[in-house]
Amino acid sequence: MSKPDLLQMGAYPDWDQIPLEAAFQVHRYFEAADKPAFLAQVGPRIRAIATRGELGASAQIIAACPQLELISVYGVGYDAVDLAACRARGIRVTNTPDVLTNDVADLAVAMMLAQTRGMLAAEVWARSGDWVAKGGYPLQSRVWGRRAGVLGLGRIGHAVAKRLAGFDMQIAYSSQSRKEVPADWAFIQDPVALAQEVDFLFVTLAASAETRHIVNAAVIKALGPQGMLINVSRAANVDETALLDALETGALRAAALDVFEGEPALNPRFKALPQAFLQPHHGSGTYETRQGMGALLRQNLSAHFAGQPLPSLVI
Ligand code: 8YV
Repeated sequence: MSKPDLLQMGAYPDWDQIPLEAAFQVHRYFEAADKPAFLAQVGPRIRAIATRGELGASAQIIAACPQLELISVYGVGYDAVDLAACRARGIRVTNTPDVLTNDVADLAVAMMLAQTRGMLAAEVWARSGDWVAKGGYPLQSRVWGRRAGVLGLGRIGHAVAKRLAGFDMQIAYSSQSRKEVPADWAFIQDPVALAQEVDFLFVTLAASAETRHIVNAAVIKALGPQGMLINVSRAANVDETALLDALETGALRAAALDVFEGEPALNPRFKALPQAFLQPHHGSGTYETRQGMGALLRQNLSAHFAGQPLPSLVI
């Protein structure tokens, strides 16, 4: 039997690439020099798209694949997939939830600690000889006991809050509705009200058109000159210009970001801001999690073509 044709939007590690190519006729969109010509040539045969969270699949790509049945996303976020175009044609979409939750939460908490305790500059201090020449490292602020807000108490938000509780922090959260959580986690639905009540605001909510710039100038102002924003979700959830303005003027103390508008290129304004702790979108970037994500991506593809229920169906 011939293998189904699959359009691949971005690179995967070999441990995924090899089994993917064993099961599918893989067409590597991301390697094509002339993408429109490539799409015009292979599009009519494509039955599945394998993509990554941040790459998704646009309406234009979907339209170029009239036989498309399934889009399998390597990532929990599917905001870059045009869901309306998929719904209109009955195309199924899958993602990779759960397997990455704890690693993303770990990175979020690690960024809070690293930035607040000045660990990057402290490492340089120890290594460079400044410790000998200048003495002890300047004092930093504490984390434990302070107030943390979690904007979006889904899987990742919950895992972040659980970790913060382990640091004896006071937890407040915003969500579409009240969740079954420990009695001392405060529910503050309005993002501005939440930001007003906390020292650290974690952005962990799934991005959509409705959540675009949910962290706007008003939320950042409410977080204030002692506040810190941590974003491990999608850049679009934060008004990046408002964030940069606030960091530059001291209206916000600090930020830690794993996601950026236009990534992997960064707004050059970030370069002059040591109070912004920057990470290259690698919340899910451990061997263990990426292997779990790849396995789930492939399980969704193979279940679809075997006519079996899909392990993690979005629509
Ligand atoms: C990326 C992510 O998919 O899960 C998501 O939504 O953004 C990430 O896990 C990952 O960087 C692989 O491209």
